[in-house]
Order: sequence, then structure tokens, then C-alpha cells
Amino acid sequence: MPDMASNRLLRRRPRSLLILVFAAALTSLQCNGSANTNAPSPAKTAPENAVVGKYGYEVVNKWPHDPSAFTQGLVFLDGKLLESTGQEGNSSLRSVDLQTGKVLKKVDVPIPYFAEGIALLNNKIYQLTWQHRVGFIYDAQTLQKVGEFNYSGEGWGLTTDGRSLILSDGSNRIRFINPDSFQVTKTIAVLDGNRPVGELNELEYVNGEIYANVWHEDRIAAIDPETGRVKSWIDLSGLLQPGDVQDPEAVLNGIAFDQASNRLFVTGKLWPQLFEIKIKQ
Ligand SMILES: [Ca+2]
Repeated sequence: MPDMASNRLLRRRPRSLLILVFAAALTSLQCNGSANTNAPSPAKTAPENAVVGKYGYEVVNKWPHDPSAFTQGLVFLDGKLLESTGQEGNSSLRSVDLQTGKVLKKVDVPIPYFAEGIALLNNKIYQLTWQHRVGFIYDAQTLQKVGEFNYSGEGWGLTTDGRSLILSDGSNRIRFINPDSFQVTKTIAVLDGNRPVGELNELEYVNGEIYANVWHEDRIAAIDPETGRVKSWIDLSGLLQPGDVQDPEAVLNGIAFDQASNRLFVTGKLWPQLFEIKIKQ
């Protein structure tokens, strides 16, 4: 998603307000002496949190990544990576050589669009835009644009389970969209225990789970696509070395899975490297 500090502040302000309102309400309840009867029972939340796995990683391989690519979507196809890059004026769809990071083919996304997540389904690439409520469809082999589609709200991350397009919009909600009608068929709310997990960004469907970057965090949530429950957290902190990136927006934001060889790739916005990692349980 976006990179502009002002947008971030705008987004956070209402949340801060909500927290204040919530805190005030809680204080009021406590003053009334009724907090104990209204507060969620700790016994109810503890077992749900207890089953959430906490995983680490090991680096299997690392390769160069274009440090000017503001990565918003990553997909593996036939030994190469498909990558969507964002920012108005710098947005693109690319085919990238895995081992050299060299851009083999590139289609520019014109101003004013800010490209976001991509998904590969039925030999087509679907690409979101951040706030324009329009997506682009390309032939996966030629990267030639073959169509457009529309959706409501913002577009952040996109993946597929082989049937639906699966879309994140920066909230804790994930929408399942029919790739023919573009109607929403299902929406899940992502929860870690009872806590909503917002700012879900780049997505990847991996062995029956939805992996989601959380914006500005070095971790991925592995989500149950039926219930929205976070089944585990994958902590990816420490992938980059100090000084590898300078920009505060150069955050983890790229997950691709090669199902045939069970390989998982991750990178980030403006990251100089792309990593193949193995999750350590
Ligand atoms: Ca992806």
C-alpha cells in the first residue's frame, strides 16, 4: 500500500480517536463498578491465543532485487517472478529473473494509477490499484493488457486459492471475489484470538492458508481462509542487515510461493535482496 506519511497519519488518527473513546468508555464502566461483568472473560480469550503458532525462518537462498522497485505484489511463475510495483508514475508489472533480479519484461502502469497486489489465475494476471477502484488484467505470458475490472474500496494485496481472487484493503477484512463476475462471494474478518489484525497487505495462498504481510511489521500472519483466524505468526525480523535500506517505507511486502517445489520467497519495498526462506517451527 501507500507510502505517504500524511495518508498514514490520516489513517491512524481515527484509530487513535477510537482508542481514546474506548478507553473513556472503559473508565466509565469501571467507575460504575460494572466493568467486571462487561469485560471479555480472560478464560475465553486465552485458549484461542494459545493455539496461535510462533514461527521463525532460515534463509535458503538470497538473490539481488531491484532496489528501486516499490514492491506491492509478488507471484512465482515458471521459474520467474512476476512483480507489481507501486507509486504514482513508477507503477509497473514486471517479469523478473529469479537468480539475477534482472527485469525481463516490464509494462508501465500509467499516471494516475498506483499499482498494488497481483494474482495469477487461469493464465491471467490480475493487478489492483490502490484507490482508483479499477484493476487490470494481463496475459500471463506476454504481459499484454487484456481487460479491466472494478471493485469497491481500496486495493492492497491480492492472491488466489485457484477459484477466487482474494483481496486485502488495509483493514482486517479479506474479500473473496468471483473472477468472472467480480462480485464479492465471501468476506472474512482476520482475528488473532479476539484481536482484529488490521493493515493486511501483500498476500499469498500457501498450502491452504492465506499468508499476509502486516504493513510496517516484519511478520506474516498465516490465516485460515474459512474462519479468518490467525493460525500462526512468522517472524521475519533480521532478514535485512542494518543499512540495507534507508527509506522508512522500505518494509517487508512481497510473498511468492512455488507450489511445485514448495519454495517460499519474500522481499520488500526497495529491498536490495529477495530471499528464499524456510519456515522454522
Ligand atoms: Ca503474493
